[in-house]
Amino acid sequence: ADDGYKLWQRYEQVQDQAKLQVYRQAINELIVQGNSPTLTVAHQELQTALSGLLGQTVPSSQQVTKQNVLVAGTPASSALVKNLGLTDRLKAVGNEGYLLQTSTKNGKNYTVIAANTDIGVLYGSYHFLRLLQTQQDISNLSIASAPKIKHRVLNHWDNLDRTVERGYSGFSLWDWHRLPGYIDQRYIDYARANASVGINGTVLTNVNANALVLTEDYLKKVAALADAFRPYGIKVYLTARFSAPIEIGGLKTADPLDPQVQAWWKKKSDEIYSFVPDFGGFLVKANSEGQPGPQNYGRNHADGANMLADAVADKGGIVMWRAFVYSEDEPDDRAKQAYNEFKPLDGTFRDNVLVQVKNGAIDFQPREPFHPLFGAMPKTPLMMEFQLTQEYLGQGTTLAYLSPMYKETLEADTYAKGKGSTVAKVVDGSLDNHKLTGIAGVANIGNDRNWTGHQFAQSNWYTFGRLAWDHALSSEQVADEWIKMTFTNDNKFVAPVKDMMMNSHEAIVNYMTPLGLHHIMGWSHHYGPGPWIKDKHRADWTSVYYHKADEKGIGFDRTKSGSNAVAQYFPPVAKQFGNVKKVPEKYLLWFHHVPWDHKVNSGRTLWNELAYRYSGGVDDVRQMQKTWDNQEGMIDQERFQHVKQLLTVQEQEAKWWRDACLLYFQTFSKRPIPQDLEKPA
Ligand code: GCW
Repeated sequence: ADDGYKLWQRYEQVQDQAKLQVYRQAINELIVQGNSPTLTVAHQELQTALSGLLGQTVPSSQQVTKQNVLVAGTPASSALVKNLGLTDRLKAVGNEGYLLQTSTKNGKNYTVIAANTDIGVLYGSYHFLRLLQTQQDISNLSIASAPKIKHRVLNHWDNLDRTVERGYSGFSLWDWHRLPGYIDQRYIDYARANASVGINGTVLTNVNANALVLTEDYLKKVAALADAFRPYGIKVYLTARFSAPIEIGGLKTADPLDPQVQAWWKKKSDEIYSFVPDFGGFLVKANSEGQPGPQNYGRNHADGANMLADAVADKGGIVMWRAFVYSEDEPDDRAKQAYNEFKPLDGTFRDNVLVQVKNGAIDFQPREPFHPLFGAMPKTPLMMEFQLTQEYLGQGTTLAYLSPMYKETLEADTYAKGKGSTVAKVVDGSLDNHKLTGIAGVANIGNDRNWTGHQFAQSNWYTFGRLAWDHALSSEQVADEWIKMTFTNDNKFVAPVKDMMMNSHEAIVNYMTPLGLHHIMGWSHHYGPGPWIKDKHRADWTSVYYHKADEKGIGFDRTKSGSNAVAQYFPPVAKQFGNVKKVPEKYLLWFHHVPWDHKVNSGRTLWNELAYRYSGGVDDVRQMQKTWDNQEGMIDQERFQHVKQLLTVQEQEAKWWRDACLLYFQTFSKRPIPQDLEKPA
């Protein structure tokens, strides 16, 4: 069955006959010297992939016996690599980087995958395979690549009972019941997929944490997963429930300044390292949405983070402390809370702490302006947290290619150190000279046969890894690669499907939350429209709090006349966002309460523009359906039908959003829906 299990690693025979011949000629023999676990998997991957892609076995050898040789290795493991004169260039690619180089020596032609470390060789092997999978020219290679960000980590919101918080692709991959004795092939394939895009860490458990995972029985299971992932360069991390010393340690308190509590965490950490010698460290959600934390004891986030950081420091562990907090008391503007709590703590965190910040200040909305903390804590490494799982983006039925959304945040300019201080430079450490850097993606992976539920959701897993490695890649390029590897290189398919993907996020924004609207989804589950939601026990869990529609207009005033959240941005940004004439229109209602008759860029009134956006979003989904229908026969029926059916569902959902929102907002605007638009049902 062609159910998408193989992701972008299908390794089918190269379709273009001319290219196939060239590749066959260029690779007569494969030489991988060295047999560490990582080199062994690199070797296996190259063998399997090459025989698939070339449609013939490429013999492996330890010495050069053929004319055109593919060599993979490090100077330490391979005399061949050592003698190819790459030493200087290798210096520049560091611990995880690699070179892909063609060269000629003693009359033989070499294609070389060279790195300083075994994991670099594996990453380079995947890059080389990607060149073949996407039918690139390999005759004259001189590629050097190294990751821009050090920790590239998936966050699984997986519970120990295998439910997944905000998961839309089945249950958790981690089969705790059968671990540690049984290693499911899926763990290996998961690791292969991650390594192929450079993901080097995984947090196994939900940030709404269960302390049980820190007990011995579970640690044995964690160790088995870590062992399975290790050859692929993937470190395992766990979420630390702050109250664990009480719940599983029998202590009376979890106060981070209590010496007994500190000693408990140190001992616990040492125990974890006895099972997992290269354990990565902890991810913590504290004093947020009911989770316990240092504030329960009158301490602050730094006190909590530093205690855990001290417990893992001697083993090289890190702590990723989340900034997704909002106060227990009803805030005047939830968007301001994280900044208010964290900015004053800049400079007080240990060296091995990263503060993990969501891309925007509310919560993974279809579109958010960048989080004002980026740039505001120069002494603290800030880790980006993106969400791959589509909690607020239509969940399991919606085709959403999220690279444009991620890039929008990464490329946003914070002006922290003048023009050009992009969020990407904060995150990759170049703005403030941080060596410790990280990026996290809340995983969209479960035990569905195709891993992510929606076939196209695979592209977000792929994209996350690619951008974590190199955030300068364009969304078009990443989509192009993914489509070619996942479906076909035929441009009759690639070009229209790429367009469809590139427009998909904007379409969703338009039919859900155009012009800066946000958090108007269904109560609690966040699926479908719910702009009418009010009277919940917290105002900031209702929709009316966010859109503030009334007779006069709509939108959240975050300027001086309102919550003044704009003041959290650096002055050039604050000025722009705070000015109703200058704010990018996509953020208009995020920052301003705007009269219904206000003229927007198109020359329409705000009300009419809203109507056009909502309708345009629906039209875009219909266009996606047409594009997809035209592809019938270009790929296998199974995946074709899967996507087709889901697009039918998405079209209904888009209409549902349009109609619900327009009819609801119309009760305030009291204006007609423009004549030329389809009537709400
Ligand atoms: O996005 C929201 C979700 C919660 C989640 C929380 C968080 C894990 O609705 O389900 O909890 O954010 O990021 O901590």
